[in-house]
Amino acid sequence: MNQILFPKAFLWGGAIAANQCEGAYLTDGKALSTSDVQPEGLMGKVIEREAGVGYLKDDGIDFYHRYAEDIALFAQMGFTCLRLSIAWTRIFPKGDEAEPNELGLAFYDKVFDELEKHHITPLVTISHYEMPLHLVNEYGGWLNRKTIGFYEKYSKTLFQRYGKRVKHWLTFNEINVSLHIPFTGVGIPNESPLAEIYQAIHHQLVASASVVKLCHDMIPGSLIGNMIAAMPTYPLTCKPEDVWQANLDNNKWLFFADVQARGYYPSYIQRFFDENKIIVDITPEDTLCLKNTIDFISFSYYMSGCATADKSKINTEGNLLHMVQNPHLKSSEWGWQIDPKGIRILLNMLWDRYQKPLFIVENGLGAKDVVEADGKIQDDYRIEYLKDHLIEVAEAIEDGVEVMGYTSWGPIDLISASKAEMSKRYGFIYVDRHDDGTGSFARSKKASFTWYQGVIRSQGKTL
Ligand code: BGP
Repeated sequence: MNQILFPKAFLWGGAIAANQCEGAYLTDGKALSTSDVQPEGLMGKVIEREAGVGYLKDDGIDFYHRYAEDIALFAQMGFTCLRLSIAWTRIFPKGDEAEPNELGLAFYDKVFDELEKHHITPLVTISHYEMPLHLVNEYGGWLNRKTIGFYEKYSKTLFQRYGKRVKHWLTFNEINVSLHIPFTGVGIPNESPLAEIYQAIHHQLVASASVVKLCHDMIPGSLIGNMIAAMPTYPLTCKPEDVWQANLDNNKWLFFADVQARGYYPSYIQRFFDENKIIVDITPEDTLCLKNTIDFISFSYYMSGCATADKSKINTEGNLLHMVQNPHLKSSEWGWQIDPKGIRILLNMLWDRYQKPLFIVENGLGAKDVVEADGKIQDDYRIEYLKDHLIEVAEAIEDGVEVMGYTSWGPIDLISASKAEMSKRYGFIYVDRHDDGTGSFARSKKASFTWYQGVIRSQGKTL
């Protein structure tokens, strides 16, 4: 590639999620969400909250009160897009009320005002790893078909209120993660049988498709996408058995995009269901509804995976899923294997498979930053990670892949999803808050702030 070229309309920015940054977890009518009862992180256990016992996420990074300051900093970096989520429990605190909570709706009005002021396009995730806890306790979460209706009503309320100025939407964050952490995804116990997990996932896929239609009907010029945690998986060796295992592992996450982008269940999943004695209740109306396909595919990309057919080699260390270490890659402090080339492979893979525009809505490096005596934070490792990935994105664009934009994860430090800690930081903006709950919440710029500003200003020419 001679010169790095990103399209003119390419959207540049960052991505945040309500439950990891807003705090104010019971303010202005908000009730408990599933994320509020997982203070130890996604993999952690669900807890009964005790009166007077607080958790890091309860205050987050206080975005609820500091959004204007934070958005001004994003604008200073030159963001043209901010991916954010709406907390379902601010709009319908219990999930099944007849009327929405006006105070919750008004909060996001103010956030969108601020974005508008700075000419930043919002990309809104309707549900990012949370749902009203009441829907779980009363109805059994997504295992219950009724939840589809509650989600439709919630989405309709958002489209009515914000449709004039929010044109870009995502239905569910990392919808495929429900397979691995069901409570976070579909609000059912993590130990649930596979048949129940797939039934709950089916309801969520139907809800997603139904809301795609709703969005198109209600908001002229809208674009609505899915969101998957993408993990291109390579075979550990060229042994055909390993190659096939990698194919099977890829199908685990591609299944979701297959349904959402093509509008029907792929044939390979039926064999998987048969072999695992899984019967999913799919009505003729569901089949019809699924035909409402998304406009674009969005995904998070942090690492690639590596698969082997040799079960004795599999360990869970170093990867989120049951795969093996790739001997050619280094890992982050949290064992996430760093693979810039993987994003080019992934972009080409998704483009070939779906021929739909792609949006990179999460990518980044979680690291422990050090504040030096003079207050500086020299996060060169983060710059290197992002730069290496963006070079490969540019290569993919040169390969002919249509990429709509790039929103790096956590442009401002926020609470980690998997660990519920503060010390795993992703930001260009440092937040003075620590794992033990101390800190002033003050914001300061890291070295990567100026670097990213330069990237956006030059439209990716200066990396
Ligand atoms: C994705 C989630 C985000 C985010 C990110 C980083 O899976 O969509 O919510 O947190 O991962 O993960 P972590 O915070 O665990 O480092």
